[in-house]
Amino acid sequence: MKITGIELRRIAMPLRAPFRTSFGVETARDILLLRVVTPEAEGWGECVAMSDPLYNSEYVDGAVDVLKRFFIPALPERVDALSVKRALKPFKGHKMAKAALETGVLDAQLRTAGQSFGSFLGASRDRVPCGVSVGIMDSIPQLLESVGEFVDEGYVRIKLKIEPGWDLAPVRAVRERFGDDLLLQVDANAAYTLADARQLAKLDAFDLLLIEQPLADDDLVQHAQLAKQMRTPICLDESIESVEDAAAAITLGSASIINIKPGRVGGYLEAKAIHDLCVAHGVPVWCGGMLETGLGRAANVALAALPGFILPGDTSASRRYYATDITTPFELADGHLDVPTGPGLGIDPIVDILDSVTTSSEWIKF
Ligand code: OSB
Ligand code: MG
Repeated sequence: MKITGIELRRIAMPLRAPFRTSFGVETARDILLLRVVTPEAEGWGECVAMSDPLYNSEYVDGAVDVLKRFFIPALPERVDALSVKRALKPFKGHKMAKAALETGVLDAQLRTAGQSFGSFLGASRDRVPCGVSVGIMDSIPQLLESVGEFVDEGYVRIKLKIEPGWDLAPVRAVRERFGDDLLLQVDANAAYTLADARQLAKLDAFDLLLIEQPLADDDLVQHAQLAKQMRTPICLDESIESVEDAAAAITLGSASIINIKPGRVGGYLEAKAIHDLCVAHGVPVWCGGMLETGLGRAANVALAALPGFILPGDTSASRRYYATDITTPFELADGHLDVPTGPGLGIDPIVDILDSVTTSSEWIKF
């Protein structure tokens, strides 16, 4: 495949409600989209880096810079997703920028071949069960109201964001209100240290599916120690940036479940490799999210349909995030989202909406 040019488009997407985590509050997403143009097709890659380097070291302006300065110039004359992955391998880090470029190329490649993301990745289902990630709130009543709305909408699993000072009380309140049958898990986004092990072990009383990333992203050894001090399964998010990280975490006993976010690990090919490794080791995985638009969501839903994704993902409906998505909105039906079946992502941006949220655009001619 020969690339004619790549458009770098920045869009501003206001969130319907502020999303608060242990690392900050998000009120709008500043998103970089890549449109990879070939004579046969156009492919879209959504970069999931956030505005500030608080979730991980990446940030949108940094992604734009590394793409323009290093990644796009390094592409071979003829490309496919695998050759993009190989060409970018010598560059350290910047997995979210790499993922956006690889995904844009993969989308163009699959649209040309008439194959869907799901079929290419090895999806075994045509719809996926969905969970929802609920931010830190100002009060317990406010949290219970929010969780109640999501339960009423049909979400099959609730994830509560936690931090020191907002952990036991919200979990207890949600368990008491919604009962023992509710699938419930928590995500600390690295807000604790091993010194908090006794406090974290108190969560064992609430039968959580898992606790996600309690300790720092580079604390694989401490996570393994924490795993011995609590019964709740430990799931890693930020710590896992590659199949090698996943292998280390499994070997060390740092995680018994892994959250796979394609952006964080450098793309869908690496995400699939982590899935395959986890299946081989009997480690359950689920698909995380980064508040994506319909474009990023389409690919995530396809990935979440692979057989090893045995836990519901953070693949929520469009309306959980945005009043107006840039694609036909993903809508929850019976707690599930349908896996798109059309070529590539199987979904396109709606031009007028996309234009109305665009803040800048740059065309890189090949
Ligand atoms: O840690 O999973 C996370 C959102 C932004 C950054 C990090 C995380 C999240 C979420 C929301 O939890 C997932 C989603 O609904 O897209
Ligand atoms: Mg997380």
